[in-house]
Amino acid sequence: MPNRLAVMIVASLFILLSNSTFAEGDLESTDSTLPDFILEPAWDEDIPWSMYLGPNDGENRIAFSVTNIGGDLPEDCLENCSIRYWVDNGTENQHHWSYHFGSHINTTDGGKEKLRNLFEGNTTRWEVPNAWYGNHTVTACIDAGNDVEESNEDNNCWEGTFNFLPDLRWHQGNPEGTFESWLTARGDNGSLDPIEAENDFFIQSGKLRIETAYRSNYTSYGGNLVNWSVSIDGEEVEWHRMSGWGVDPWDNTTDIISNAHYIETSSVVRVCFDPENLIEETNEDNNCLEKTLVNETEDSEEESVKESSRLPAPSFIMTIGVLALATIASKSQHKTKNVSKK
Ligand SMILES: [Ca+2]
Ligand SMILES: [Ca+2]
Ligand SMILES: [Ca+2]
Repeated sequence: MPNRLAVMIVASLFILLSNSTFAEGDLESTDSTLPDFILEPAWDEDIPWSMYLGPNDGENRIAFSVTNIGGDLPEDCLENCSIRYWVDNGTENQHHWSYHFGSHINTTDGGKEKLRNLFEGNTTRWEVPNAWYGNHTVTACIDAGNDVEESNEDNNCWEGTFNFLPDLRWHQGNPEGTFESWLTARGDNGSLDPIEAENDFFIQSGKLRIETAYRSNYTSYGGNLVNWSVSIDGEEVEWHRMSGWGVDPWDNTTDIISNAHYIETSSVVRVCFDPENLIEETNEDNNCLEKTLVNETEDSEEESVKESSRLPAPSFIMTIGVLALATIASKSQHKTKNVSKK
């Protein structure tokens, strides 16, 4: 008996190592020709999570890795297989999604590439739709309709809970609060690196500007808008959250930049996210940042020159010019038409 066991172990190892098929009739080898989907969680709870900062397809989303570690998948799986997600099953807020390979995933270039990868035996990433906040239960299953006969049918699902909380925080990399530092943090292609650099405040042309990725009316967690408080030299100021300058951006009667808060010589500016603490976060102790912003007149002149060189002024003037020409042209054309009608 021990000899037979040893032979079986060696044979199994050989099958695993060579990934080749044995003669028919051998139970192990028959199984090894069958495909075997595996599904594993693919998020990292150590990465600060945000719905609004960083790339949407980053590591900080609820997603699963799906791989076929067995033999070739049958052709019809490309049409018939599916992946399913159940979130908060049995509760009022439950969600259930089913993605059919043929009718859902195979319809876009991205989906086709993903399926091609899966069929070639590569690990593929599958995201649960929606942006999540807080505690949820989730079940995810590959080949939920059991269209593929696999060597192991017990490793196709994942079931568990996750608790995704954001960490509202300000960029620490611009302690002087200069416009130039903010531009540097944006990088050459305008994408902010690190992602927190999207949340920064600084002095530009002698005025306080607050940039944050949380500025639209949809930026909320658990139904609570991401708010922030602003104080200048200890005095709380009103801040219109839709504008980087703190002034109503839809008010056409005023120039928002000329109405922005002017820093005369130097001021201590303190900005806090979620001042009423309505949003649960992984870290509640890093929501405020204080900087002494200095209005260096000479520098600010130089800065405004640099800034104006960055603004698309010439192209704007050109656009206006082109538009004006187009208007004149269309008017004269209109006239010509009218004339010809007569
Ligand atoms: Ca399986
Ligand atoms: Ca925080
Ligand atoms: Ca909070």
